[in-house]
Amino acid sequence: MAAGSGSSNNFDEQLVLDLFDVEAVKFGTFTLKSGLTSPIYLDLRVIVSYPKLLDRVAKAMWDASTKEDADGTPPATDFQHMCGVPYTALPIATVMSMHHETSMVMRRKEVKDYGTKKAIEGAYKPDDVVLVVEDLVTSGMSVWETVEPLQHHKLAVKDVVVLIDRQQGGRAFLKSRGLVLHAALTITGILDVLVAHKKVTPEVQQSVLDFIAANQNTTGNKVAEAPPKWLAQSYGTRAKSAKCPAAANLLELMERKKTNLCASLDVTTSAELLKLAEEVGPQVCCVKTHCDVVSDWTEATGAELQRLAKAHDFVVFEDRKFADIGNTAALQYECGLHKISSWSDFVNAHITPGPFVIDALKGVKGAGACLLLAEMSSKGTVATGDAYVKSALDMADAHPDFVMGFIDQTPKNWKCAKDVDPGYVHMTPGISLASKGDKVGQQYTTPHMAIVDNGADVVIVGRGIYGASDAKSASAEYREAGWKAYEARLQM
Ligand code: 5BU
Repeated sequence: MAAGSGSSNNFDEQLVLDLFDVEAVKFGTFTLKSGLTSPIYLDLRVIVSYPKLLDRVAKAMWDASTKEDADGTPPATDFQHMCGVPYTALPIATVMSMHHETSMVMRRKEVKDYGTKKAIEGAYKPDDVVLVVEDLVTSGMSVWETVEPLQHHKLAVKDVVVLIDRQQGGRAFLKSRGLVLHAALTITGILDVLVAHKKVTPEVQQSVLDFIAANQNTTGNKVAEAPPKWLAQSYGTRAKSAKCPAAANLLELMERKKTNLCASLDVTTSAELLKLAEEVGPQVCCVKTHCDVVSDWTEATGAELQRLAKAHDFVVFEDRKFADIGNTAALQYECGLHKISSWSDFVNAHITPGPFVIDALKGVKGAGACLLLAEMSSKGTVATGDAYVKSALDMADAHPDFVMGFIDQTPKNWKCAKDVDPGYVHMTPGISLASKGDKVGQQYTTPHMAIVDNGADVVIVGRGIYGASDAKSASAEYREAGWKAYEARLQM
């Protein structure tokens, strides 16, 4: 019997037939969560009702992770613990643990803030190696959601074992993150067995193969193909090529202080703002303000913020998002109650008014520099698409001495990413280790996702820091997560 590519040496024909009999593998027309119509459906949750089958599954997965695969994948690195991805793989990992007297750790799915200890249960110590156990892998994203918190708790993850590899790009995606995938079964191998036993027709087999070929997660491959220039360069190197002095200054600061964290201190009194700036100052490269939400703002607030910036070595970014005609934007920058240009190191602007807003801001006395909004984090934003991003880039390239970079979300995936000057800084808001979003459209991603997967340089964190019970330690935690992600990016 021909085992499919990537299957283990011990491709288990009877196991495939048993999975088919209990309808863990089904053929027909199924609408997936993504909305796609699939000719195959895998529901491995049913295995818990068949103890003998559960036992065989656990054995097949243990073999897959501890023996060399048919395709030459070596056995998993020695591990001290296993961690089943909730929920389907938890009983499988438990049976593997019982058979081989190997410890488990558990990731709590409901604890979103994996900054707290309770997110990972079990007895473990830093640098212990964990084998991640999952029922199946499609794109690799769900496995990654378990790997990230384990790594955050200083556990090492090198290998992942699954019962079924759907062969839709998960292997390459995990490889691009330094993980080796071991699979007991593959879809092609399963189809071979079922066709040989006349359980499915060759036509059904072909429709599944076509579906798989047409639905690949190519993220892992893309990373290998053509990474944009700025991803492989250190902040220090990029500082040297930056055309805007404020960009050079920030990149140098990040390299020197070893932090890529910007704290967004969106509080409503000067006292709170300054207290927080003092607390988080040692951890950040930048403090971001919304001066118009501070009810008692005075010139002294701005001056004190600048004093703290000098004392703790950070820069001050007023997130004013200018969006008017040039003349008005310039007045808003220089005048009024806030006199933003007198105390901020840089500001930002929407590109909707067109390029003259940049000329106007640049002409203001004491003007620092400006970021352009290329993408927003809010759900339903209409500032989207390649053409929008391209307009932001063109406007920046026309003012390279004053535009220091972009507020963006996924610069690594921009069509034009390869051509973006590495001297620009990419600052990304919508960052949280604890939450996926709020009730009014904010969408969050993690520091690792933002920096490694999406190409951000600076992660902007608001409520994750000023909303925490201890802003000081929250800022230290975000700083560590951001810097680790940057170091991981340089290694890729
Ligand atoms: P949060 O508490 O981490 O959600 O705060 C994010 C901050 O970043 C907040 O000050 C926003 O105004 C700001 N922000 C954002 O969240 N998303 C965007 O696209 C832009 C700014 Br532009």
